[in-house]
Amino acid sequence: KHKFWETQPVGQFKDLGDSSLPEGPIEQPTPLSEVKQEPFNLPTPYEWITCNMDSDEMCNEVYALLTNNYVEDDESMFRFNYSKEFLLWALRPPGYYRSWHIGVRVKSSKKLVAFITGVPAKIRVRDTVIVMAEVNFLCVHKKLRSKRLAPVMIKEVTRRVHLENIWQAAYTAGVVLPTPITTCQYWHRSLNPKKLIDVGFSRLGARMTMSRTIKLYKLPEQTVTLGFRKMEPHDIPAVTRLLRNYLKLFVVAPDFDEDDVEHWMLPKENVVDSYLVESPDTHEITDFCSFYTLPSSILGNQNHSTLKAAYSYYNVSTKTPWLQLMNDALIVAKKNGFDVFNALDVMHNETFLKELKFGPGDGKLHYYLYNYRLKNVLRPSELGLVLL
Ligand code: MYA
Ligand code: JJ1
Repeated sequence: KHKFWETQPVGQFKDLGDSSLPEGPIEQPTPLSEVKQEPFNLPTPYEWITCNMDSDEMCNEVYALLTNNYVEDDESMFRFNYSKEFLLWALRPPGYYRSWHIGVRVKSSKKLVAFITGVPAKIRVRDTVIVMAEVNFLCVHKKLRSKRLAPVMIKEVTRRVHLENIWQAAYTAGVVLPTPITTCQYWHRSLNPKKLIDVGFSRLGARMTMSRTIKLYKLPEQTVTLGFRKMEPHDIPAVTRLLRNYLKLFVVAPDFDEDDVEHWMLPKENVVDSYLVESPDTHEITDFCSFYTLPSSILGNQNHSTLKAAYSYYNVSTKTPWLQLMNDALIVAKKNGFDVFNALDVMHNETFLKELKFGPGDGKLHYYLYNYRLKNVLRPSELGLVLL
């Protein structure tokens, strides 16, 4: 069934529930001199390129490929539309390798037709912190699908990751592959219900009118938590401590240092936003919430071309109740013009999703590790990792 994935060091379906298999790496690292030194062969019309994302031209080509060919929902009504600024942020974290930004061009025309990326990340699995590659933005042009290009691209990114002496990876996909460490549900909180219904993102509920629906999702104009404010650069040490302490609760989670928090959490306009609660009396940082901006193109609607979506990222509550904290996140997202606030059922998100009027979507997200076996599938609430 999975001619490619059956050959890879990943958990296999036949091994699910085999408690004799140990937890940990599936294969051992080899000496770097034994890692293949030349790129894998592509079909003759194509050639590899390393994408220089610092170049505006390169960035534009990647943006165009993804805008027209990246992930869609099951009915092809929406397609992820990562912005250029977002791609630059996602692809250049601390310690990134340019060699992990891989493109495929048509030799004759130089057209970019496929892409895959990795970025380095320290990820803790139970008690062990492992440097991994987070693999994302795998994309093959619509006209070149089902030609087995994806396996070659995955093998090539694996080779380039190995050349940096890194032997594990984490990735997510909307499709089921061998084998998920957990499967998460997408939840959606309408902020602009009229537009969501107009574009087919959601429907009027039974016995609901448009005006009742608008009233149902109405939010206050202002946040309610005293000391709730945008994160600033001087907050990096306190936010790092808060996040590190919180992420200990999960079986799989990133191991963020201050440089990571600066990169991943510091607000960046139209890319990522972070808010925190500073206690008015002690000036302690007690709570934190963040979300990233990922619009979707609306395919074939007369009146609207983009859906502005916020995606819940990392949130920590130690003092402000979860419902109040995340309701304030919804309020600022609404104020900033988002149409919908999306979240997965990871970490403690289940404690607020239903009560804050999120509804389950029709999409699931499967999480995977490469070359690392877990003895059991995790519950989404045991996962402390959000990939972009
Ligand atoms: S997930 C987002 C993926 N992108 C999209 O969904 C965008 C729209 N779709 C496309 O561009 C294409 O359909 C893609 C497949 C490129 C997805 N992850 O070339 P093919 C397997 C992994 O004929 P195409 C993200 O970015 C499939 O099961 N494998 O197919 C994370 C089959 O193998 P097998 C996938 O449709 C990516 C084979 O590919 C995926 O033309 C993580 C068919 O190849 C998928 N999303 O192209 C990548 N979809 O026969 C893994 C299909 O065995 C990283 N396939 O079933 C692993 C870690 C690597 C680093 C390791 C370091 C140590
Ligand atoms: O956004 C998604 N679904 C939406 C739109 C569905 C349109 C028809 N297929 C959805 N809307 C319902 C919202 C409603 C609001 C009021 C309360 C009740 C709910 O369900 C889905 C997620 O649910 N998104 C996708 O399908 C996109 C792909 C998801 C897989 C992602 C792969 C990630 C790549 C890895 O990097």
